[in-house]
Formats: sequence, C-alpha cells, structure tokens
Amino acid sequence: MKNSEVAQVFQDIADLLELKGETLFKVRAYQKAVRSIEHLPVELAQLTKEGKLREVPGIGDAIEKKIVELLTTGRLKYYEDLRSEFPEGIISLLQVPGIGPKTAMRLSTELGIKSLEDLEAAIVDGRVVGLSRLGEKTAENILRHLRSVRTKEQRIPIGTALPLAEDIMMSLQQHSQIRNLTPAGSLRRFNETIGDIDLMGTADDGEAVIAAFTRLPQVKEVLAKGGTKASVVTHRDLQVDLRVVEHDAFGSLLQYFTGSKQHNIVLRERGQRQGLKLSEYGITDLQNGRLEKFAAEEDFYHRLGLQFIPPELREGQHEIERAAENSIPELLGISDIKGDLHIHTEWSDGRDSIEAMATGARNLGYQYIAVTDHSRGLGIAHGLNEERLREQMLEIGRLNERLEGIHILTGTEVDIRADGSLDFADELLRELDVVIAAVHSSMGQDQDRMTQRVLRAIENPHVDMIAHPTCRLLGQREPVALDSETVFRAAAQTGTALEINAMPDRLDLRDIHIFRARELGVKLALGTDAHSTEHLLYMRFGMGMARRGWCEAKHILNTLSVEEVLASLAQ
Ligand code: DGT
Ligand code: CA
Ligand code: CA
Repeated sequence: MKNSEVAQVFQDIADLLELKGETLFKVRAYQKAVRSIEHLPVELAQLTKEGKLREVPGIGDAIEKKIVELLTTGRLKYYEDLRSEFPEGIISLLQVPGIGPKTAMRLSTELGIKSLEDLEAAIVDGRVVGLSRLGEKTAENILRHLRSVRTKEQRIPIGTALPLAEDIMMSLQQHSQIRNLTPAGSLRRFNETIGDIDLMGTADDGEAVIAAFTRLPQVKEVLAKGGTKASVVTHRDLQVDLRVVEHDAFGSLLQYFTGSKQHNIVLRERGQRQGLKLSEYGITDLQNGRLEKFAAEEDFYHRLGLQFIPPELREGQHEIERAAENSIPELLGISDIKGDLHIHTEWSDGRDSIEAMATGARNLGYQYIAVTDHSRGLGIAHGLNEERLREQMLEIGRLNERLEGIHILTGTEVDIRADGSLDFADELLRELDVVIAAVHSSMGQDQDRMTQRVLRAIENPHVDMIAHPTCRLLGQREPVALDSETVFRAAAQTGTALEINAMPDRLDLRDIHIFRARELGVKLALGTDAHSTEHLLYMRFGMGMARRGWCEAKHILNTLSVEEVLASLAQ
C-alpha cells in the first residue's frame, strides 16, 4: 500500500469520527497523521521494516498498529467496522461544503443518496428541496458547489495554471480599477498541481471590478457573483475565484486565502492561546471584542509574534514553530540563480541553436549555461555519438571566443543504462565541464535494481549530477521505484548533485524529497531541461519547488558564479 492510500484511509476515519460526534481531539489526531504521512519522503513500508514508524510526528501507538495492519494485510478492521456503521457513500457527501453531518445522514437515509451523481440528480428533480428544513437556496448552493468540486477534481499542473492566471490578471487589470491583484491559494504556495485559481485585490469600487471580472472573454460560466467576490469557470474548465476588499483589510484577506487550510488551522490555534480570533477580516481581541485590520500580510504575522512566513512554506508542518523562534531562513530567490545547468539544443532533440540558447540565457542575466544534449543511447532524441559530441565541444569553444557576457559549459545528459553503466566512456566524460546522468529507459525495474543502477551512476567520479531522479511525469507517469534515502546518502557522500528539474510536468525532485535531501547535505541544482529558448523561463517552477523544500542560495549549485561553479565541478 502506498503512503497516499494509507493517508486516505486515515482521512476517511477522521471524517467518519467527526460524523459520529467523537471529540475534536480524536479527530485531530487522525488529521495530523494524514498531513504527516502526506509529507513523508519515504515509504511507510520501509519505515516499518526499519522499526522507525514511531519517529514520524503524529504517529503514536494506536496509529502505528493500524499502519502495520494495513501494510501487512491490505485491510483495517477498525476502518471496516467504522464504515459499516454508516450508509454507503456518506464520505463523499461530507466533502461538499454546505453539507454537514446531519444533512449528509438525512440525504443518505431518507433519499438513499450514495454518490455525488445521485445527489445532483436528486437536486435537479426536486427531491432534495422536498426534505423538510432544506430550502431551495441551500439546494442551489449545493448544486453550485458540486459543479465546483467537479472542476477542482481535475487538478492541473502549475505550469498550465500559472500562465492562465497571469492572462486573466492582465485582462482584469486592463478592464477595471483593481489594485494589488495577487494570486492566493495553492498557486501562491506553488503547489505542483492546482485545483482552482484564487485571486485577491483591492478597489474603491469592488462591485465594478467584480462586474468586469465576470465579463472577461476568458469566462465561460459565472458560478457565483456578489458584491466583493465571484467565482467563474473559464473556457479551459478551470475555476477562478476573485475577492476584492478595501485596502486596509488586504493583508488578512491575502493571508486567509493563501492557506493552506492546515497552516491556517495551526495558526488559529496559536491565536486562540493568545486570546485572539483570526479571520479574513483581521484579528479580534477576544477580551474587548476589538477588530484590528491589516493592510500588509507581514504585520498580520508580526501581530501574532511571528516572523513573516513565505507562502511556499505554509503547509502546517513546522513553519509556525520556526517563525516563533525567528528561524525561518532567507529562501532562495530568482536573482540568486547565475546559470542553467541542463539545456538541450538542435544538436539532439532541442529546437534552437547553442548560440540562441546562450544569448537567451544572457538576456535573463545568467553568467553561464551548460549544453547537455542526450547521448547516443537515446535514439528517439537524436542522441549524440562520441564523434558528434567532440564536434560540439569544438563548436562551443569557438562560440565562447566570440560571445560576450555568457560562458557556455560543455556537457552531456548521458543515459544510465539498465545495468547502471553509462552511455559514454570515462575518458570522454572526463573532458566535459558538466556530466549529467539520467534514467530514460527500463523504468519498471524493481526498487533494488533501480536503486543499484542509480547508485552506480552516482559513484562514477565523472558524474556531477543526476537529472530528474525519480523520472515521474505529473499526471502521466508514476515515479520509478527508488530507495530515495539510500540515493540521497550516496549523493551527499560523493558530492554528486541532484537536480530539481524545473520542467512543469516533471518538478522532480518534488518538495518533500528536496527537503529531505537538503537535510542530508545533498548538493542540489536547478535545471530547466530547456528544449527551446522559451523553456529557459521554467526556472521559476523549479524555484517554487526549491523554496517549498526550504532551500537557501547556499544549497543550490547554480547560485555559484561561473568561476566558482567550474571549480566546484572540477573537484
Ligand atoms: P486548491 O485550490 O485545491 O489547489 O487548494 P487551495 O489551497 O487553493 O484551496 P482553496 O481554493 O479551496 O482555498 C484557498 C484558501 O482559502 C485555502 O488554502 C485556505 C482558505 N480556506 C478555504 N476554505 C477554508 C476552510 O474551510 N478553512 C480554512 N481555515 N481555510 C480555508
Ligand atoms: Ca485554489
Ligand atoms: Ca478557491
């Protein structure tokens, strides 16, 4: 059983216990375990084998036993018994905002509703309104939420969502008097996938802005519209929520709707202990009932005795404790990046010339790029053979004499074959500035073979970096089976860098792996894997992941200057 499946079981248990009216304390215990498991960089099965399950925060005796039972038998008696106490499908009803435990029970027992599809049908044919004390307005709200849930279920990669959000923001800025227009929600936190886009802004005349928003050409359908907020669905079937407030309340609005939900829960509990109630409107002093408003988000955090917490860290893990002790580090920023170490050109499967890629990078303010075309084993990508690679090295030498303000490093993205050997001989690799090794085939290998394969590449003294270590493609291909802990330790020991691949459908390593690798002292590098000059801009997605992994400039290889990076690679 995978971690995500175990987490889902505990999430269901938490929901059912809530339905049953159990104490909040008990429900929270399961919710906490869910968050913890979702953020684990290693498989629970492995921790169980090593007897380390109890070291995970939020996993105590009772939950440990349940995990072991799930992993060994694939079932959990406690869960099955709990489920049998309730009608089928009740958990899905509870996910709909506006449906609390009581309504869910009535829908299920009185109308026999077992799924969201049943529910939609029952609203449309009027049976839901027929239930006593459930008005037309509630039914309408539920219907709207059902549609909203449906669009949100198809989470889209941030690489698709961010440009769409920027397009809408640009239009809205042209058509209205909106100010401080900012993304919030998962987009601002740089989650790898996005359920819906949340936008925040300020205006003197909020209603005019809302009206302009609902009339944008990108909008297909208006789900809801009020004086200060609206929800729409775009032609790309993506939901966009906009909220507009007056300037003096913007800080708390942005804070609340940036989330994450879990971060806000932990923050609210901290506020409660201080006698303060937090909301999207500000902070209320519970003693005198006075509401303090915040124009700036920083001041909201400061009022709670906390350092400002960058959105990418707001996961409800340990960021609030760290902010309380003033130990949130200065995270990596885009201006720290001095070069791009993973670039393809027309010599293999890229679109543009070496020179075009180099001048593109220079325009971004970089000092260097590494040309890392594929090796011969990758036939479909027109991988270079030894002879062509030598030709390319000469060409790069000539370009370096001619081009000003940018240095081109010679390199390769050499294929790691199924047995862990490399596609080029050591003698050739030795002559290159940068050697990136990567898996592109036989991805179905079991964990032992795959781990040994990657370890062999890591231990080759000429390999500087492993690209996209888990090979996952978001929404298309699961990560390969890799013992990440062993790989990270070997990478740290040999000084081999691991790549944070910035291509939006890879984002590999992912946040939790970055966090763990960094903890173990692994050198990390950001690479765009650009196959055209436009792709150089993918760097910001890798940046988001690095920040989510708590990376500072010092953790990232390509924050070094060209002289420093060459010296580091030569070691
Ligand atoms: P998404 O859209 O699924 O990718 O994820 P988010 O985080 O953007 O979630 P969304 O759009 O439902 O809500 C945006 C933020 O608003 C969320 O991160 C925190 C806040 N928020 C929404 N609903 C609740 C809630 O019921 N409780 C709390 N504490 N915060 C909420
Ligand atoms: Ca959202
Ligand atoms: Ca939303």
